[in-house]
Amino acid sequence: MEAQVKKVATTPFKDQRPGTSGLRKKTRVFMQPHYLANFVQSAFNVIRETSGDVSNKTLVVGGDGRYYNREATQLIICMAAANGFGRLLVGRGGLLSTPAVSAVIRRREALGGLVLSASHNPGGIDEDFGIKYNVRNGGPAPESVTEAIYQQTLVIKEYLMLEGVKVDIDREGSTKVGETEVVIIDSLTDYCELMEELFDFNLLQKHFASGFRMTFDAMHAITGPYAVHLLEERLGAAKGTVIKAVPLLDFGGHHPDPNLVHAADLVTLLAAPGGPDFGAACDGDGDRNLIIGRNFFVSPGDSLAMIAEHAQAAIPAFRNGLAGVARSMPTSTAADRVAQALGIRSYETPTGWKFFGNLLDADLCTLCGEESFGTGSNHVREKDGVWAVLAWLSILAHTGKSVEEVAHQHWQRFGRSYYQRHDFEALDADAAAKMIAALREKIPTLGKTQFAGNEIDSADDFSYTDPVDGSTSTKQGIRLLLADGSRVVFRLSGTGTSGATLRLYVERFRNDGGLGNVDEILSPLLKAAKELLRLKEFCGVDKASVIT
Ligand code: VG1
Ligand code: CO
Repeated sequence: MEAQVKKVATTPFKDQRPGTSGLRKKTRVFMQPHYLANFVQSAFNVIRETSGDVSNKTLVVGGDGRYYNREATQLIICMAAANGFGRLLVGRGGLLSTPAVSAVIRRREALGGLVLSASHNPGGIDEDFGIKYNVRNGGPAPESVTEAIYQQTLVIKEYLMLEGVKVDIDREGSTKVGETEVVIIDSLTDYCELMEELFDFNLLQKHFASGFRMTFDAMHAITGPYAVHLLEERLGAAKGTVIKAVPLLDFGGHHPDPNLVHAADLVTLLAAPGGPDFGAACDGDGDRNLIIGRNFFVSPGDSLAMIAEHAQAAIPAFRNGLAGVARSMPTSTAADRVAQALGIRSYETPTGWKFFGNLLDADLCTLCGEESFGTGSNHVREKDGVWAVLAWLSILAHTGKSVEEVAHQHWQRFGRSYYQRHDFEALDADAAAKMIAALREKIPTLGKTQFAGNEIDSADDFSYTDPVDGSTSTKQGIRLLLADGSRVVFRLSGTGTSGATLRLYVERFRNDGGLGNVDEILSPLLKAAKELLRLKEFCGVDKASVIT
């Protein structure tokens, strides 16, 4: 295709600092003239500064199929070609799940990739859109890079475009756009091949053949095609195992958020008489997972611990054992106890998958997890929903036990971290910031004081120094560590698109076989936490919008 490189004059937008996971805004914000282009050019400027000549480099592009995904893909193609990238790998239809982007970057030795998604946030012209830059290891760019991109967005004056170009992104194959080779790739191949390398597909096939039944809820988001291919076509699960399998621009009007609230249909199915043995769901971009049994929910912190417990025996990729386990700070400490029993290292990082990248690259840990329904391993550098489902299938097939039996056995052996996250959404941003600032001021006075019939051992604002590159991230959440091992954590969300969201995490460990009532066990902590925070006073609310 013959086209002209054009320099388009622009002015900075002041609100393009990436949050926990890239830049997320209302879709209409992204649709303003120059908004997306400014951010993409800023990322390209940073890439060109750090990597030099990009004419022999490959960039991957794909998204979760939400509204504006296709338009954004076309724009990125025109801009990448104008910026002189050697090769672009684009998922067919502009579609690639987040873990698939990570897999493609790694397998095809790309320089990095752009992921178009606002994850579990709703999609549509009046909902959310997002973009994230992933680096050479396949993982989200570290803070040093996202910060450099942000600095570029503040001073940008122009961006480069190849005008008059439109690539047929629905047909696989290669075309030249300017000097750039644009290759439309099958969205499934790299990822599904990787899954076959990691898991024992024969074992899983036999398990389905023996009558085991599951339901996978793709929530009308990106994992539908991946799950249909892997579960139904490759592993022989019955047709219809995957529900809501077709990705839609607005996810059918729902939140593609795999938790007990938003995946309520699935929960009902699993509770019905004669329901399936196993239920799972993934989020908008395919990196989160929900794991449930019959009338039984596995909390994400427990899921990480249980996968760690069974990994070596049940999953061929971990045949030689695990190097270590990492979890984000607010995630329950369940995985730490498994690590201790296995004699392996455990790490505690700030919220966000980008903090696991260095640990995985340096082979310090093998499994990672977050309380926000994120679980993954060293096979890619993102959390991976479908991988987590295959990991659980492997555990169920290997042990021959039900989800509930696996959990009960785990709690018998290790005790249980009773755990909840309470989200207070759509708070006034200023009020929420003041509330957190007031709590932060109190931190030095909290040690050795009484709290919920317990004593605060220590209180701090979590700060993390990466053991590999020595970089430090501060103010990552205020935590209270109590004398009996209980914990309370307070932090503000970094992924929201309007107002502020407070996340309040409460955890209490009991070596009681795990059959206690979660609400009852946690309610004193919760009450004391809200009082200390003066939640009602600052923000006028007391009840959480979502509890997970
Ligand atoms: C939330 C979760 C965090 C997760 C992030 C991205 O961030 O708490 O654990 O890594 O979303 O997940 P925050 O800052 O809102 O608490 V995803 O699936 O939205 O990319
Ligand atoms: Co996600």
